[in-house]
Amino acid sequence: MIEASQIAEVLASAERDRKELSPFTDEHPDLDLETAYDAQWAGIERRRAAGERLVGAKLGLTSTAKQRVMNVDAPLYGWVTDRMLLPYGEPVELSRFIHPRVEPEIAFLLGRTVAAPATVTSVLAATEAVFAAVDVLDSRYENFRFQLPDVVADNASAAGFLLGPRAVPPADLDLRLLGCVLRADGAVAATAAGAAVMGHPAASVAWLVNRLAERGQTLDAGMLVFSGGLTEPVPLQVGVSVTAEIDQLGTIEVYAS
Ligand code: OOG
Ligand code: MG
Repeated sequence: MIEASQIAEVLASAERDRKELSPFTDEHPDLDLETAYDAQWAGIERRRAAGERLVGAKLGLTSTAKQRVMNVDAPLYGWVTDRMLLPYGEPVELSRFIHPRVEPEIAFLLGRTVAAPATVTSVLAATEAVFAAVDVLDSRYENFRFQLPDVVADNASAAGFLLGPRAVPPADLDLRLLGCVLRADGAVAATAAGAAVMGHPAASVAWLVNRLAERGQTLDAGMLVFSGGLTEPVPLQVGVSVTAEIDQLGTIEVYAS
């Protein structure tokens, strides 16, 4: 059985050298989720030792659209650091990534700690504002081919995040009904509504709080949580402008340089 710290080290160098890996489960089909989350956390500790600050968390594979294209049938989570937050309105530097993809999400800014067991209601009560968001994801595995433990160890393919222009208190919205249009070079690539994420985007945050409680971890005031993609992703390439438009939360344009 491969050790969590060893997995974290291999993934960190793949990210640094922008070199794709074969999934660990090819060689180690017995890699379990517990070890994978240990490897993920070891990766976060490496980042913190290098000066990165934890600013939140991301969910992945929370919509059937995403589960279908990635061929994995369960959600997962990862952590977000300050280095991953990309400035709104500026081009995304492709040289930082291996093969980035872009997908629309909803981000929650927590005003206070959410206690477990969490529900949609308790998450909404603890949320200060929601934002349109874009996940610029970048698997460290070739062709985004992985099994659940691989992608867990790889911090849910976390790489970059963009937040939209409007912060809206959740009480002013029905998050299930927010329409979302993803365009690549003007052409509609995918559409969805908020309910694509677990029936209600806040259900993803509740799921995360409850999973974290099993590992003795919490989501604290001031943290951002990304819901997971509402639609399948599109590749980010130089010369192609991708826009993610979410009803009432605004539009995020992503272009690469
Ligand atoms: C895994 C990460 C999934 C999402 O929103 O579903 C994710 C991947 O697709 O590489 O970020
Ligand atoms: Mg995502």
